[in-house]
Amino acid sequence: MAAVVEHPISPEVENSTMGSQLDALNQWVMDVARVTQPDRIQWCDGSDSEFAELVRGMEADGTLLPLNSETHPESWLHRSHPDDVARVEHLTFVCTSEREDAGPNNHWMSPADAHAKMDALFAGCMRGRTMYVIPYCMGPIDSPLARCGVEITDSPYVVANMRIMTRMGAAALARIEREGRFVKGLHSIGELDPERRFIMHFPEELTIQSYGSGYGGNALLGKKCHALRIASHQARSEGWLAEHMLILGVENPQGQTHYIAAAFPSACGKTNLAMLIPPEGYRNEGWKVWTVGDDICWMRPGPDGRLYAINPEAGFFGVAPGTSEKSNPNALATIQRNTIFTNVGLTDDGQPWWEGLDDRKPAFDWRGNAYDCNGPAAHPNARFTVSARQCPSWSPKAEDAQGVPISAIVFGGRRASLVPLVFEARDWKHGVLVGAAMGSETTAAATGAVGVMRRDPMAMKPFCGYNFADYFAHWLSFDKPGAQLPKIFHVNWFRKGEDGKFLWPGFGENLRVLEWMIERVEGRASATDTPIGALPKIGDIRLDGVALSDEARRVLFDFDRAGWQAEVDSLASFLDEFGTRVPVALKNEQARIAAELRNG
Ligand code: GTP
Ligand code: SPV
Ligand code: MN
Repeated sequence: MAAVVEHPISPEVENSTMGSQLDALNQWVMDVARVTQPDRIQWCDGSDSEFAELVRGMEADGTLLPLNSETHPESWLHRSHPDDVARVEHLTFVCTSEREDAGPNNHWMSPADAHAKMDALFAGCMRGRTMYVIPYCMGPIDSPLARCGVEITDSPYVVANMRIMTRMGAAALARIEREGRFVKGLHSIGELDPERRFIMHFPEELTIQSYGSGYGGNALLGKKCHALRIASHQARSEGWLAEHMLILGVENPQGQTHYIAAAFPSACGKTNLAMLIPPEGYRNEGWKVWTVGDDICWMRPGPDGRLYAINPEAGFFGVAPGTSEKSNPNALATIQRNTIFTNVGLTDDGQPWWEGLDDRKPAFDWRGNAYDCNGPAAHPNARFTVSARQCPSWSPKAEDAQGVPISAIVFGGRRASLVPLVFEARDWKHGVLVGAAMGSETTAAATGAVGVMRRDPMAMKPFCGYNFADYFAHWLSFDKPGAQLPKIFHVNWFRKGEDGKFLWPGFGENLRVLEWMIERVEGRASATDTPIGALPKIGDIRLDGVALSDEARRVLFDFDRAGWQAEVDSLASFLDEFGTRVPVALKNEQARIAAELRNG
C-alpha cells in the first residue's frame, strides 16, 4: 500500500496499543488503519465475553435478530443486503505477476492494477467504524498441517462468523508470533454496492483483499480465499493439496474406520454426506459415520506414504434449504443452539424456517417481508454458521494434529443424465482425469444462472488459486515410488428419470455406495471393467430395503457407450483450453479412454 496517500487518523487509533509482539503484524495493522481510517481498532482475542459484546452491539443495531430462545437458545437471524447473497465469481480475481500462472480458469488482474483499484476503494472506508483484527488458525492449533492468517474487517458479523468457523484469537496469535508468517486478509463491507465489489487474491504476497460484500466466501476470508485459493497455491510449492472436499470416517461393525474425502461442487451434497446417518439396517449392524469436515480438506503424504488429511475449519457454513429431520438429522441437531442463520425465513414465534424443513408456514421471508407464498421464504443460498463441536457425529479425530489417513477420494457432481451412480478409476492417473473431467449443474451458492452444466474440475473451478493445467500436474506428481495413494471413485446422486425426479434416494442411503468403495479398497467387492472405469453391477451393492424403480435399476448402473464417447470427446476440447501446459500424461489418458470407447 506504499503508493497511497496517508490521511490523519483519529487520536484514539494513533495512540492505541498494538496487540502483538510481532512488529510486522503491528506495522501492517497501522498501515491499514492509515488508509481505511477507522475510529477504533479492536484486536480480537476470541473470548466468550468478546463474542457476547459483539452480539449485544449487533442486536442493538438490528444486524442480528435473536431467535426464539426456548426452541433456539443463543441463536440469531441475520438478513444480508438483498444484493449480497452469495459468492461473486465474476468479481473474484487471482492476481499473479504472470497472467498464465492464474490460468484460463481464473479472472486475472495484474498485481499493480489490482492494488491501485483496491487502495482507492479502501481509502477512508472505515471512517466511523471499528476495525477488527482477527488472528486465526486454519486447522488444529498444534498441527504441522495448519496455517495461520489475520483478517482485518469492519464487520462485526464477519468477526462472529470467523469465531465459529476458525480457531480465532489468542492461541492463533501466539502461533503467528512464533512463526512470523501469516496470510494477510483485508476486508471491508464498503457500501455493499455490487458495482464496487471485488475479491482479490495475491498468492505471491500471501495477501487477500475483499471489498463490498459481507457474505460467506466473499467475506470470511479464512474459508475459500485463504484455505482454498491461497492455500492451493502454497500447497503446490510445498507438496500438499488444498481441496474443496468433505472428510468422513466410516466405522464398520468390527470397529475399523476408513476415512474418505469427497469433492462435490458448491451445494452438491458435501455437508449432507459428511453427516450421514446410516440406514436402519446398517445402524442395527453397528455401522457408524464420523464427520471430520464438510467443505475443505488439506492433505499431505505421511511417513507411510498414505495421504493424511485435516479439516482446516472449526465450524460449518452450511446450506439451510433442504435440511430436515429426514435428510440430515445430524445437521438439525447441530443447529438447535448457538447458531447464526443468514437469510432464512421466520415463523410467527421467532423460529428459523426454510424450504424443505417441515410443512409449517413461515410468517416472514428472508428479506423480512410478510411471507406471501410467492417464491421461496428462505433464500436458496441461506446458510447456518455453527461450531462443528455441536455435531453429534463430530469425530474425535478431527482435532488430531497429524490428520486422518485417507482410503478413498470421491469426485461427484449434479448430472441429470449419462453418469452412473458410481464407478472406480483404474489407477491414480485415471482418477486425476476423472476429477479433471468433473461437470456439474450450477447452484445458488454463487450468483448467476442455476442449473447450467459446466466443467468444475475437482469442484475447484471457483477456488483453484492457479492454472488448472499446473494443478492437474501437481495432482499427478503424488504418484511416485513409496506412495500408498487412495483409490479414486466418481459418484452421481443426482441422476434424473424421465419424470424429472431423482432416481436415487440419496442421503443416508449413500452409505451403501460408500460400503462398496470400502470393499473395493479392501479388495473384496466385485465390479465390471469398462472404458470409463470399474462399475458395480446392481447385485454388487447392498440394496436390501431400498425402493428403486425399474428405470432406476436399469439406468443407475448402466454404461452408455455412445453417450460417453461424446463426453470424452468434449473433455479433449476442455483440456485443449489450457494449451501446451496440460500434462501430456493426462492427454494420453484421455486418448486411451477415447480409443477404448471406439474399439470396445
Ligand atoms: P457448499 O456448502 O455450498 O459447498 O455445499 P455442499 O456441497 O455442502 O452441499 P449440501 O450438503 O449443503 O447440499 C446442498 C443441497 O443438495 C441441499 O439442498 C441438499 O438437500 C441436497 N442434497 C445433498 N445430498 C443429496 C443427495 O444425496 N441426494 C439429493 N437428491 N439431494 C442431496
Ligand atoms: C461454497 O459455495 O462452496 C460454500 C459457501 O461453501 S461459501 O462459503 O459462501 O463459499
Ligand atoms: Mn463449499
